Amino acid sequence: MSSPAAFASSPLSVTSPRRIPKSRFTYKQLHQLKSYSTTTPLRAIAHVDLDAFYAQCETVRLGIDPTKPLAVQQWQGLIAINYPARAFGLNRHITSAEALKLCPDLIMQHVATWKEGDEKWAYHEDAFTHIATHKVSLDPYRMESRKILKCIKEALPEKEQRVEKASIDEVFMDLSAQVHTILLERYPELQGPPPYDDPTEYLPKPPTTVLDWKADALVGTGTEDGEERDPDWDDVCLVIASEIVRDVRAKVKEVLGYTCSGGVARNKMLAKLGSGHKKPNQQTVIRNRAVQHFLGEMKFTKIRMLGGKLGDEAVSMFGTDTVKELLNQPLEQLKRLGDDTGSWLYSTIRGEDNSEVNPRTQIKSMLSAKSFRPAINSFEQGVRWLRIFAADIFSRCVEEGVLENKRRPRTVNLHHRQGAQTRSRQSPIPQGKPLSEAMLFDMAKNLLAQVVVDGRAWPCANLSLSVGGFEDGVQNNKGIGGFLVRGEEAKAMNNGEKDRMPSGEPSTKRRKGEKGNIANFFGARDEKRRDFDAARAALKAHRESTKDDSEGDETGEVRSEVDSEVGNESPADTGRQDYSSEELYNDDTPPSAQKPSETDGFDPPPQKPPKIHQKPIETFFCPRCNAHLPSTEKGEHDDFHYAMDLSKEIRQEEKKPTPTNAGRETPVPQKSSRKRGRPPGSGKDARKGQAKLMFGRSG
Ligand code: TTP
Ligand code: CA
Ligand code: CA
Repeated sequence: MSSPAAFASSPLSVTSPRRIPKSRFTYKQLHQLKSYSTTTPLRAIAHVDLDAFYAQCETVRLGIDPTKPLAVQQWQGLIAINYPARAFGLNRHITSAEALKLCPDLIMQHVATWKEGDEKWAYHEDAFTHIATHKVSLDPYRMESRKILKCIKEALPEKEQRVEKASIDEVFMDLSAQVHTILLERYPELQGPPPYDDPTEYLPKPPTTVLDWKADALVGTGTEDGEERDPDWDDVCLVIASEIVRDVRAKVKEVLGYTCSGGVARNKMLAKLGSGHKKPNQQTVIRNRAVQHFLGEMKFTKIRMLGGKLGDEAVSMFGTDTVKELLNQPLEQLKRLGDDTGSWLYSTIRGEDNSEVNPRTQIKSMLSAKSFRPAINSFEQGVRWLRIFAADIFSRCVEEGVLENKRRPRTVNLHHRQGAQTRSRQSPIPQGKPLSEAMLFDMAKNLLAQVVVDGRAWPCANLSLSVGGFEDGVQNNKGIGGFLVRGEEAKAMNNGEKDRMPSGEPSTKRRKGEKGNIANFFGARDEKRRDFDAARAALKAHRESTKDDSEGDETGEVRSEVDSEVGNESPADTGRQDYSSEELYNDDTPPSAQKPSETDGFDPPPQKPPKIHQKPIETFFCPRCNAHLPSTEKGEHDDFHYAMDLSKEIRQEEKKPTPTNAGRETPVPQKSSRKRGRPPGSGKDARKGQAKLMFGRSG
């Protein structure tokens, strides 16, 4: 048991003539349950995780017998495998063809996809052959996830529930308050005030000596007599919590047909380990007395947050991956990982975790993405995908209550990956009018056009659109605050997104308002420039449409988009904290490229940027940039200088105040003197690697 000393020396009441043995818990600790205190040792936390989630969604949707082996397919890989299929040795790392060899009767259901040009996702029979023209939709699973969350909440008393959605198929529940209520009902002796009204007095011992754990898997204590002896209130609390979890799981099964596994313990870390301990359709209780034994047997890399880099670092630093051996390291040694990290690790491997169950289950951002194999090569192709992304995101926004203005995103982001470089463009969403799919699409198109006019957009390997900064109940008000990005937000947009090249070095920072966009000045004379023309037209159309919106409104103009480039980061990375857990695995890459099962339910790590293999290229020397650039780009490059000069002239014209632009927010001025306004990638220090990247289009 965890603290034999505490049990052996159960406090005795000094005043009691009969020296009644007392609990080792106080009245104060008992009553702290009511307020969800994170420090009371009587805390009761549960974690529930759906078994083979996507696979169950498909069996339920299709009415398939759940004892039949079934796997969910994504392109040629498997992303979820039900338990009957796992019995054949199937796992996430094998292909659909290999799976069929192992289990010829396997039912394989491909995930739903959006077909290029379609208005809505659907289940397409031949989807797996269309990786180039379809995009995965996780909507069906999100919808089920939402139903499950609702069902769980309905199974708990309205006034005593605290539920946190931890990922698409997991929730944490803080059952402390409900357990407190049940405890006082069942054991009226706890209702009275503490002796002498002193909350630090110890409680009487529980009258029960045998607790009924039903069919729950009880984690052993590792000692022969520790199992049943001397139950105290912490055990009673977990028995009650376990009853609640059993009821919740039964309700989910009854109402929706899904089985799930549960973990019950005194904190989130332990509860999560508990739900994964015995699967499927079981629940595991980790009593306080069993914590040390349970953790000691475990690899610490299985613990929440230690599944990735940090865990690896600890393994190599201390030469072990077991909790037992790490327990021998004194705090000072663990602090070699950093003071805070060391302290956190020190308590974590001792079973301590005071993090609270956070009922904020609302989404902060939404992402729709597609990896292209083969890569795409034109603005037009990109736009076709943006149409799908916009439809995808908009339909999810509708479900978030955006139409009723319950919630609303404030920014739209486009991430574009070409070679090793990811470029991001962000734009505020005008707040003064209802959000529409067309508006999202138009903004997305405009952001892509901005990337394209830089002349180094293709081939593109990955494109994604996200909306973020969701806020509650924004009024449909046309005031200035609605239209402009708030100070803080603008600051974040400027600071957060630095121009960076794959080397991690800052590139020449360039920021421009639309008016300064160079492609506005290209002529339509060259066939090679059709792409630019399309992008330019999009920019122009967007400019005109936003002009219409703000004109006639005295207060303002939509602030110009902030232009930024982020190297070496994936979309999931650039917005890391902001992505809700729903965005997990939604990057539409083949499952084999995704992170294998993680214990912490965090975002998959950014995919390593592919290495650039570049043939030697013929170059020319540009004296204005003092750089060698690919010969094939010479015409375009000369145009660039021409456009830059022209735009500078025009801007100088515009700076003179006129009755129409005086007093308005003006686009962020472009730095474009000859010295500073160099073409992309032609800066002196950047030229080696960048020229290749920027002008990577072959011929
Ligand atoms: P998990 O909860 O990790 O796994 P699971 O529910 O399939 O199986 P288990 O019974 O062991 O809990 O993931 C939930 C869903 O997330 C899973 O059904 C499919 C999806 N997913 C992926 O698409 N890719 C992945 O790499 C992982 C780990 C999950
Ligand atoms: Ca699961
Ligand atoms: Ca899970």
